[in-house]
Amino acid sequence: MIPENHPRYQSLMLRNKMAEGVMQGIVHPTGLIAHGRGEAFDYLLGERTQSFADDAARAAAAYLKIAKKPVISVNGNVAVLVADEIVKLAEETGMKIEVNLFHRTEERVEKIISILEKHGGRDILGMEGDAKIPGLAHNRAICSHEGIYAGDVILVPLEDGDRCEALKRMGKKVLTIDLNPMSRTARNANVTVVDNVIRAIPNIREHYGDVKKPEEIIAKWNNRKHLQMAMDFICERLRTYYR
Ligand code: PTJ
Repeated sequence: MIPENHPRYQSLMLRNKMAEGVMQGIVHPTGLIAHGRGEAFDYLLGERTQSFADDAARAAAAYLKIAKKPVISVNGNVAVLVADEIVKLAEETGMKIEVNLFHRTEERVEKIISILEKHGGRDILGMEGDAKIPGLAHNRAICSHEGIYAGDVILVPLEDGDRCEALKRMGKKVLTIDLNPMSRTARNANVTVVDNVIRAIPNIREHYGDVKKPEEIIAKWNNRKHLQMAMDFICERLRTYYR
């Protein structure tokens, strides 16, 4: 039991959720390592949505507004952390939800689909695995023809760099949420929200509700500049932390 007044309460609760997710076979064991890396970056970012992340969430919402076939790719970590918010975002944007795993097993796909369904998700893709992302070896290339394969704008939170690049080569617009502004995914995506997925998904949803003139937001968007802003923020925070 973690006392609610513990200064690291939320962070410890998330760790517990992740550990339970591993025990239930939802999160891959290496998902804990990915979570730990995310935690470290979140600490450096002050564990809140900074202005560059808020701008990126607006740009992501703008891409979702103009999308004809938007899809969100859900893995084990994301399902455990924000299944409810994903379902709400999908409902409001008309986005399809696809369970798409780096360490794919049918058993994990099924379990993640059922979590999303418990939160009200409908017609979740992933089991069919009837298409392949070209240029990727092994099971992580497997995707749904109706979902990621046919989609035009793909939101891939906590993605691996390889797949992000392969999706770009297919001509898709890739939106990602990654606390590490230096990751290959962060560098390759069209929009990178450098924020924790637990804050970023509801924030994208909020922006989706009030985005006006999405084409203008997209035309002005410079992802590299925003990644540098995240790096500058971390550097400045470290430089002045004990002053
Ligand atoms: O469930 P599976 O089989 O699809 O596997 C999922 C993981 C996450 C294990 C897999 O995709 C993986 O190994 O990912 P990486 O390459 O470690 O990348 C994860 C990235 O997400 C890292 O850059 C982390 O900093 C970042 N990250 C971790 N937790 C969060 C996060 N970003 C946003 N919010 C988080 N909560």
